[in-house]
Amino acid sequence: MASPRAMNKEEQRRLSSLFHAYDVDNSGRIEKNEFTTICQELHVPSQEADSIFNRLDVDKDGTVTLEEFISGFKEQHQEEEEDDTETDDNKSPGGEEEFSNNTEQVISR
Ligand SMILES: [Ca+2]
Repeated sequence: MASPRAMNKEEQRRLSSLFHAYDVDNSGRIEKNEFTTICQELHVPSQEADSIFNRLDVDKDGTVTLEEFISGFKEQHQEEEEDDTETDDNKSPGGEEEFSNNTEQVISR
């Protein structure tokens, strides 16, 4: 299991509150239907929502725990940093960064 490496406390707090916003029933896990519902509110295509959820749900039990959520976003950030040093050719259009920005906007309303 990937143990969380040194991570900005601020960042961790932000992801944690994001997680709890997803976790509507406070079960400590994000169920697939909770995730899908929020993605619909954010106008994220269900296909994209599916792929994001599957990526976060590392052990494929159909729910995303806080640990999975945080490590998922951490990996995403690392990939982005690596991408910056490469050509722009293999950049995926829009997608997850925009998605998480949207999510925060909705939540902070
Ligand atoms: Ca899981």
